[in-house]
Amino acid sequence: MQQAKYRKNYRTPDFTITHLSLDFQLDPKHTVVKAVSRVERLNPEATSLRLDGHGFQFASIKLNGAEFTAYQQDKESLTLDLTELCGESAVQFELEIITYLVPAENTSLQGLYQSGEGICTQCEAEGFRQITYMLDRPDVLARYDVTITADKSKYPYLLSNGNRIAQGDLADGRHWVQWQDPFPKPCYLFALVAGDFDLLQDNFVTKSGRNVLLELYVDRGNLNRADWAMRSLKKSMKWDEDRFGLEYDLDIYMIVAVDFFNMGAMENKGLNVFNSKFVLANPQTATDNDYLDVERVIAHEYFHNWTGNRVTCRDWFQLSLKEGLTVFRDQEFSSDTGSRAVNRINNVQFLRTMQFAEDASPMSHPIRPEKVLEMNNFYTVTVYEKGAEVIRMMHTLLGEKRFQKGMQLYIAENDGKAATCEDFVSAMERASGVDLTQFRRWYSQSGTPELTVTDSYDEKKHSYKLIVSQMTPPTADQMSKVNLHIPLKIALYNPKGMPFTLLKNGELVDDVLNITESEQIFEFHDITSRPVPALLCDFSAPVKLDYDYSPEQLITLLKFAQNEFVRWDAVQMLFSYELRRLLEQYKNAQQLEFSPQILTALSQVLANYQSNIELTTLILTLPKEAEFAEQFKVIDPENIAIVRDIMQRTLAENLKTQWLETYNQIRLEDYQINTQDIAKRGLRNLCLHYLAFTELGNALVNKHYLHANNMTDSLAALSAACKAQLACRDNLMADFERKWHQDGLVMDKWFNLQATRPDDNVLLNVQQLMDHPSFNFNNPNRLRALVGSFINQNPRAFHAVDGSGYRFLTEILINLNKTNPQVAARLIEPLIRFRRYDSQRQQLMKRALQRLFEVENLSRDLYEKIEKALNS
Ligand code: B3K
Ligand code: ZN
Repeated sequence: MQQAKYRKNYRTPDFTITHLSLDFQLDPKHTVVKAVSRVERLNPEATSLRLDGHGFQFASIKLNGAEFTAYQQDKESLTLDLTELCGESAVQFELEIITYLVPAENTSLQGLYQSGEGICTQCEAEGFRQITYMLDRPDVLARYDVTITADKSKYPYLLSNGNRIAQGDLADGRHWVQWQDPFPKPCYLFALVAGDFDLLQDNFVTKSGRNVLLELYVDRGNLNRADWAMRSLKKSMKWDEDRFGLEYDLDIYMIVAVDFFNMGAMENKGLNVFNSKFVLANPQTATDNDYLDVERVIAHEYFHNWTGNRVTCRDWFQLSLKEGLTVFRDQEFSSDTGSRAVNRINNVQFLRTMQFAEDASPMSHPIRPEKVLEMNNFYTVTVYEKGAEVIRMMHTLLGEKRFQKGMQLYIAENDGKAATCEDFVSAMERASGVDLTQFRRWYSQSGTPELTVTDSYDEKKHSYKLIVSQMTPPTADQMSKVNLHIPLKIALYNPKGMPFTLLKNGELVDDVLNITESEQIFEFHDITSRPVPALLCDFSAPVKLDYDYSPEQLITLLKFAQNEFVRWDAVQMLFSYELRRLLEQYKNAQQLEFSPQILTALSQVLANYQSNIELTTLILTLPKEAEFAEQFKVIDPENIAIVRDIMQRTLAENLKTQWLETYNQIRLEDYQINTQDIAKRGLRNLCLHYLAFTELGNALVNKHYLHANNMTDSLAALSAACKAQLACRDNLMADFERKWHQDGLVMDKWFNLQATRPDDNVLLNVQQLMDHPSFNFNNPNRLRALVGSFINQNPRAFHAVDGSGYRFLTEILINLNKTNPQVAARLIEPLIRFRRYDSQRQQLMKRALQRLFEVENLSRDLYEKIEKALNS
């Protein structure tokens, strides 16, 4: 039914477009687009030109000013027969294409669409072809000249990429603005925004002394939520100059926040369009985490200006070239400007949960995919987060100095071009002299490698050996695997918690071991007692580690390791160990007993919280159900939830006095957003969370909510009330709803809590809330907050053995298939992973997928995933 594309079939384009002049007569019900392009033939043999396009009404085409009829049209393209014209050796011509669009009816939120009262675009990956016929591929770079005309009262702001070069009023109440972008770009970076906004202006002086105008456009009335985003932008611009030596290149940088958006944000040249969720923040409406997310996404899109825009991708298989690298850059930004350990822990936690699960799913793919049906399906944790890990490993192997040398070379060689992942690795290799031949396999091999480590200690010789073997299990897309080049960072601790110097024959040994073969032995000398190894420190590679730690060894690492990541990671292993043990006891109907040894260790961490508040919070937070689930071949969502709940209650009860003491000790005055206060609120609210499960809970949570002067605290109270099913819950939830029902973004937090309630009737509740006045099926944020939270964060309810969760999701997907296939394809993920469940659930999930597969006009987005799931 559908035609996939393969990486190996890449061909340079026969034609290119060097200049594109776009004229938009905007109207939500009837927009007219005139696109005039200068086309150049690159391949002297080519006689026909195929342009991509769909989702509009095609009105006319002219070639060099004359009516043109030698074309063939199908559902997805227009092919021009240029035999006559192509007699000449160098072929250049002008095409004028007119199309009609209805932005108000474009619920796919790709191409040109209406968001609230405004109109905007989203073109990556292949949305430009929903505006006009175009060579819609990233290796066609053109200069853009854009004129927008629209009603002035409804759309006082008309924005596009680059510089505003002219504007004027028309007699009929409309006005027009003309924009010119001096930098050639692929059409996926084109943007247009029209609407009425509040505008926050600022400026930034670059290191070479150029003044850049910064403009942030938000919905009217939201100016009091715009400051943080602006500050984040300036901070990002400065950081990129300091750490990467990269300076902004245009005279103006605009960001527009819109409410209807399929993803987080979009890095269009000079005109970023953002999901309002990642722009708007003030203490009343945003939590500490929201603040950090805004900063991170603003930074990410800004960093794309060099890694993505100035150097773009040759084809979409190379997506990780810009995304992996830009995620790496935003992670480094957050680590340099906040806590490195906390950032690393959060990123690793996310990767292990989400990316490892993707590797184990029917959608598994390498960071540079080989085969794609619908490109939007490949904006994945693998391409982004694992992609960033691959860049990070190169950084580990090269070191900062040589890595930056490689970056300089990469940019110098590829500026203004459409590059490949190979171009990047090759630049790194040539700039550093480090051989990356084997390392390159990370780009073509999918799956999560497993490192198995054993050790032996020779007491007489004081010699210690690590025996390391690697293996990557087959994945749905790739049966056989090869050995990778894996950097394994280690430390060896003596039982008192002091690290040994790593020596061999008296010489220093690097703490990063190069794992390149199936099995390797590493020997260390002058190790005076049997050490406890810290392995895969800082998660030096995106792999699973198997070393048979005893709880005692892990507690040693927790107590003494100098590396914060290692301490946290030791606790993660302790928690999994405990979960497995308790699950067994539970299945055998035994009395469940939490290990007193672990409880004592955790209690000591809490007692010492002042030495490191953030780390204490991370250590004492139980892994989520989905994180626990990842450790099992066959997932038992019901029992995982039950046992996790017992663990939670045990921790709450056993450490009760300490939770309360800590809760009372931590004092915060007025709300300030800085690392220290965020850390304090984090720990204090974790104490509250545990206390909610004790008899003190109801009174304390109620009071916490009433006294809260910021969203972080209000939401912590609300969440505690819901998770512990406190008596005050319904009152507090109703109060919150009264206060915020008109604010979609804030209500998303409320929808999330509703959807993740541990109550038996939660599905019914979710179904009813779909009629809530604040809910809107066509708004992806609302949908993710209610439906997304239910299916992803409430596994116990979603996977109910009566199949009700699956049926619920199926109905939603049938509707979304028509309105917004891209979001549908995101939400179907938990369903296609049926192989991870017992046969009864598998049957039910497969039935749901089969039903979807038969839906009329199934989108490519859903087709690709269902087909893979059913046939893998
Ligand atoms: N490049 C965009 C993502 C586009 C997704 C298209 N389905 C945002 C980002 O990664 O920065
Ligand atoms: Zn990105």
